[in-house]
Order: sequence, then C-alpha cells, then structure tokens
Amino acid sequence: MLGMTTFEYRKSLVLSRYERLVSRPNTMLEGNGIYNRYARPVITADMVPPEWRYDFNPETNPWFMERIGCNATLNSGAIKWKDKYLLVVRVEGMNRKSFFAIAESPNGIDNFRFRERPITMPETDNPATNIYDMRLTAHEDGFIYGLFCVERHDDSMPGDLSAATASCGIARTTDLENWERLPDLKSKSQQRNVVLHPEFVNGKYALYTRPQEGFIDTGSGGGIGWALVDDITDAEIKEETIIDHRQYHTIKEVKNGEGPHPIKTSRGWLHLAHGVRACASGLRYVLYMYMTSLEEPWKKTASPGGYLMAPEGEEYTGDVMNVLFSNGWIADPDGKVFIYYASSDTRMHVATSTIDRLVDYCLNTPEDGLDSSAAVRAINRLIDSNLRFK
Ligand code: M1P
Repeated sequence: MLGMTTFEYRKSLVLSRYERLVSRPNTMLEGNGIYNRYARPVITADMVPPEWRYDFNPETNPWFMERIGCNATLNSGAIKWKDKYLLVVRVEGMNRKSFFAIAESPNGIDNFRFRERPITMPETDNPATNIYDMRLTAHEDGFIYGLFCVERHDDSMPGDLSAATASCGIARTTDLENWERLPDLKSKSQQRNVVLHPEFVNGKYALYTRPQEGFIDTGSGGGIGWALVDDITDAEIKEETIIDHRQYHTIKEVKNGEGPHPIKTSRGWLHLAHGVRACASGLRYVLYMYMTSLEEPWKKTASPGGYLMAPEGEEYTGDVMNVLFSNGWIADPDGKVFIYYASSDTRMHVATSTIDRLVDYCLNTPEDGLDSSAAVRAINRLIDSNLRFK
C-alpha cells in the first residue's frame, strides 16, 4: 500500500484475487460409485472478468469501485469445442438481467476463464426482457443451436408487474462467436426448458418441450414433451406428446424439465432432467435420469427411481435455495461424462462419471414403486440377493 494510490492498491488486489480464483485447481471427491463431485465450484460470480465490472480509468474511478456487479453464474449449456470444455454461462447481473457468456477450460474441471466479451445475442422484432438457460446442440445439419428461455412482460395483464411469459428462443452458430437468431418457437402454451435433439427424426427436427400454462406453474402441462418440427427457421409445435410425466409423491410431482440434450449410447439415449417437488420450505429441485429407445427417442426404456443428485452442503444455499439445475453435459470419446450443474441459482459445479456407469445406474436402479410398500419390497429384494454374498 505504501506509496500507492487507492486506485493502484485496489486494482492490484482485485486483479491478483481474480487470477488466484480462476487458476486454482479443483479436486475430485469420492462419491457413491455413480459419479464424483468436486471440491470447488467451477464458476462463480467472482470469476467474471474485472474488465466487465470495474472502470480501469484512474481519472473517472479513483477508488477503483465496482461499477457493474455480477450476482450469479448459473445454468450453463456445455459443449466440447477445439479440445476445450466450453460453458455458455447464464450470467446474472446485480440488475437481475441475465445474458450469455462463454467460459472455457482445458480440462473441464478447473481453470475456466471467460472470453473477452459476453455474447451479443441478436434480438427478434419482439425484444426480450430477459434471456437464460441455453441448451446447446451440435445438430447433424451442421449448425450448433442454442435454445433458451425468453422472458417478456405479459402485456395482457397491464397492472401486474410480475406477469410474464416464457417462450423458447432459438439461435445458431458455426463458430461459437457469431450467432444467427431465428424466430422464437411458436407454441400454443408457454414453454421453458426446450431442448433440440441432435439428430433428425423421420426427417424432422425433434424437440423436448415443457408446456406450461403460466410463467411459473406448469398447470395441466403433464411433464417433458416431444414434438417434431418441419422447419427450424420457422419452428412451430403442432403436436406435442408427453414422454416423461410428472407424478404424485415423486421428485417430479410439481414440475420437471429436460436438461441438456440426451447422450447417444449403444443401449439407448441417456437423459438428464430436473424434477421439482414442494415442501414446507418451498420448492426442491433435484436432478434425475431416464433412458429412451435409440430408434424411437420418445419411448422411455429405463426410469431409475428417485434422484441422481440433490443439493449437498453449500449447494443448498444461494439466491433460490434447495435447487440443483443442469442444462449442460459433455461426453468425451473415452466415455467420461462431465455433468455441469448449478446450485441454488448461484454458482456452477461439475461432477464426473462415465457413460457405462450412467447406463448401469439407469438400467439397474429400481424404478419408483410409487408407495412405501413398494419401497420396502425393493430393499428386501436387494437384501435377499445380498444374503448369497455374505
Ligand atoms: O429457480 C429454479 C429454476 O426455475 C426455473 O426452472 P423451471 O421452469 O423448471 O421451474 C428456471 O427459471 C430456472 O432458470 C431456475 O434455475
């Protein structure tokens, strides 16, 4: 501090703290055999570059004050690109507006750094108030698509400042730098958590949908839907079938939603999703899995009961408590899977597994028997079988 101005002192402090944060290593924690968590989050609000937050001009910012604060870094799409692990992070400012920004890492578990600037997402002729939660799909048509939620005020309720609508925005790129915005998905209901399947199905684009009656409540929307679309440049849902239903007294009683696009395996499509239930302290968001048929990706073939991951430790707390949410994972050619998930709408984490382990988990975890007697029967079957190995 000696001989330094406040500006110089604070600037060097902020930059060295930032550098320490983005370059610190992460360590794997032993898990339950299905996946491993890591000791530290992979992206936090503090890892947003100081150049986005501070005015570096000593004349206009003599105290080196933060000018544009960041509130959270959450629900991120993921893709492997030129040997790097890329997250399209939902960055939420202190002003509650979200936008997208790419952070990349050489190994997928630490050293994530944001690119120089956030993504400038082109608007449609009906500009959005807020955009968030991008799902990335490298489609067999050659484009990388980003599908995301577009929020606007619901102008049919002029006096209600909380009335909003959710629809699906669609953009595509070939270089993850320049984005072409396509018209929003047309749908009879509101939509959030819409995901593009990576392959054509019967010559059409295929979408996982999440019809909802209101902005928050799914109402009569029965769960994760499936719809085929003729033209992605003018996408419209004409018919929608529910392929993964919400159910009474399960982890997805209140809501569910597809996570990232499913991973293709020799045993079928592996799906990651979030399920929501209500409890005295509010809503609880957990991650769960299911599998569908390779040839008919809309047909469920495996449905392990309960959740894959629920909040643990610091993951419980944040802006929206008791939430895990994932919209990005990466499968490496050697079968390693990086599951990127956000905790409590605040920070990003990674867990690693393999395709073989996740398929085994899906095929060999008993389904939810939907009542307590069935839960005890499943445990007794396991105990009976284990008696032979004592
Ligand atoms: O706050 C938890 C999540 O709530 C919404 O998800 P869903 O529509 O499934 O309830 C989204 O706003 C999501 O961004 C958020 O993480």
